Amino acid sequence: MKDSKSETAAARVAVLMGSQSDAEQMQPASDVLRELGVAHEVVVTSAHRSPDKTAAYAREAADRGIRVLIVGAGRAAHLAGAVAANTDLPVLGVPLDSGSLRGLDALLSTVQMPKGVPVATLAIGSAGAANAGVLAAQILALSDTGLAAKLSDRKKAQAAAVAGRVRTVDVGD
Ligand code: RP5
Repeated sequence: MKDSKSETAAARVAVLMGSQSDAEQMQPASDVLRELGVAHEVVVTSAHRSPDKTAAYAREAADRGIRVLIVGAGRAAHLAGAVAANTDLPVLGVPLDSGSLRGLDALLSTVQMPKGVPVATLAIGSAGAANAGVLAAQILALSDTGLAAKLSDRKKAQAAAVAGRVRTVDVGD
């Protein structure tokens, strides 16, 4: 993932992260959105290293057509909260495993937003990033029947994959 990489169509989802070093863990969010055909953009911006860029991006996102923000950060992980402070769009926070506390620090920082400025918090790391992609698509699908059908098909495919792994065990007499 590169800084400020955009899909061709107007982005409906933004995937933000605090550092280029977060790119690998956040990649599944883009993978899911691409699989579902959701135009999105990827931006590296930091709450503490580039606070003005972060605030401006969050303030302008809705007017640019963004509908959901996925925000990943590690360690003190205040990026999601800083973004949520500057937008009325839903913010999905992904705590990242990038320090000696293996993401527990980021999880607590992301999930413990004070009352009034919510950040919906996903699982730590790449699983959380993937689920954030699905959740963002589910939010868009509330007013997009084509996307809702794709999500439904995806869930059926997952169920079929699990069913395919069922095996019968003969316990004998
Ligand atoms: C956080 O600090 C970033 O989200 C990243 O997870 C972590 C380390 O960043 P770098 O020092 O690798 O740029 O702000």
